[in-house]
Amino acid sequence: MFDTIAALSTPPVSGAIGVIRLSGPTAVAVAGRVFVRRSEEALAAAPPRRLCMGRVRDETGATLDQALAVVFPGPDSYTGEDVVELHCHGSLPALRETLKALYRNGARPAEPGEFTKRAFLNGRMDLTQAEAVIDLITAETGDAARNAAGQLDGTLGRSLTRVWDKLTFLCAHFQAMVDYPEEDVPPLTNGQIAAELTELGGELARLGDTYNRGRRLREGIPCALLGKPNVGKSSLLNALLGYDRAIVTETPGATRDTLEESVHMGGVWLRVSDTAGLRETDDEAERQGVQRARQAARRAGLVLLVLDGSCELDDADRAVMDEARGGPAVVLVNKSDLPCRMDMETLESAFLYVLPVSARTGTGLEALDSVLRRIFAAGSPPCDGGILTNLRQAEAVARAAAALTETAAALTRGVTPDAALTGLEDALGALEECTGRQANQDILTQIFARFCIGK
Ligand SMILES: Nc1nc2c(ncn2[C@@H]2O[C@H](COP(=O)(O)OP(=O)(O)OP(=O)(O)O)[C@@H](O)[C@H]2O)c(=O)[nH]1
Ligand SMILES: [Mg+2]
Repeated sequence: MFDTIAALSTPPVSGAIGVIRLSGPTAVAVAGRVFVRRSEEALAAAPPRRLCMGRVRDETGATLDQALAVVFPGPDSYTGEDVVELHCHGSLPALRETLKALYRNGARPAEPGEFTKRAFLNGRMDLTQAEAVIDLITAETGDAARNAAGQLDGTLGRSLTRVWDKLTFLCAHFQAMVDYPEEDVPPLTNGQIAAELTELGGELARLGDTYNRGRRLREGIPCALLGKPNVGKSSLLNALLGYDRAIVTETPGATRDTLEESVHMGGVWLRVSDTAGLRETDDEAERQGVQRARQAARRAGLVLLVLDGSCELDDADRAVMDEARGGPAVVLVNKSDLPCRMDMETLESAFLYVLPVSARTGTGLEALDSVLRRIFAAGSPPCDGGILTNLRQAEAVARAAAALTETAAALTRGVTPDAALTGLEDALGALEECTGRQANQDILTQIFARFCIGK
């Protein structure tokens, strides 16, 4: 049995409304001491899930706010407990006073994520759904939000549970063979089981592989604009953003510190760093800038290698090209509004994607959009909740996949039923960790600590 918690569920800023949420066995009683219905009937007698009008008052009877209250009786509520929401005006001082009155009347302040944690502990959602709540709230792009909403709907949990059901059935089969070796156990051959395990393992491995994309959805793609000085890196950042963010000058060496901004294009979220032009220099600040540029390039999931198309390729460009090799890179041959003196063929033989662009006119940026689509999004499944965005989930799914593949191989070699059982139990354990059917306290604490208060 839990106590009753209360918190502000909307952001702590002034706005049109501020919603205070209470959950717990005495939620209705506590709220009823602070909120008085206009009809003067008890809050407990209010029709469930219907807003009722009233006022919030303190112990002296002084009115703190006019508000609406709604009661969601458990177990059909977000947390599975009795929940009350007070829809107040979004006045921070009034909300603070209202919360204090609730705390004096028997509620205690909720911890971060405690409402959702209770929802999980009361079986209202599995752990993948609880994690989807925070992913939805913190999503930075439409795709990330859609994927989180799908997971909240239970897409991921359902597909893991389907595998879990099949494995439990097979476990029962091996358990019977271990417990009653002399009896005739249903006619499943090791070959059939191995084939099924291979298929399920493959399914989980494919799911695990979606994590690369999921991570990009969640964290964005670190992307470095790299080039020698004065080729137009800062101008390109400004063109991508659509406003003058970075300093642009005719003098080489304008940018020193790296500067990161979010750019949404090609269906992906790029965290683009403008960097200092790469060159040898005696200037200390610029030298450090060049170091940071190299670091940004090493960390980048995509390098935008910038060249000045109005000049011929020189040794400084070639040095930058060497830095960019290895990871995914797009060569942007900038200043296409000027006559081209760049040997495009040489570039095209060294890099897969070479695009003439102009930061000045914006020409070529659409082509960059479709190249990004080709590099990052092509052939991917839709973001409907089937993409793993969470390292914890991805690791558990990968562990389950590996256990199944190993068990399938062991069965083909002809292992004993109890060895096969151990392998299956490992896979089941990993799946249960993922959905939270089995989750230890430390993991739960870690997960819910990422939440905001009031969620
Ligand atoms: N004609 C033309 N000029 C450009 C274009 N892009 C940038 N420039 C000019 O090139 C010069 C250098 O631009 P920046 O954006 O500062 O170049 P950068 O690569 O950031 O330079 P550093 O920070 O010094 O490394 C400026 O005079 C810009 O106006 C372009 O597309 N066309
Ligand atoms: Mg610059």
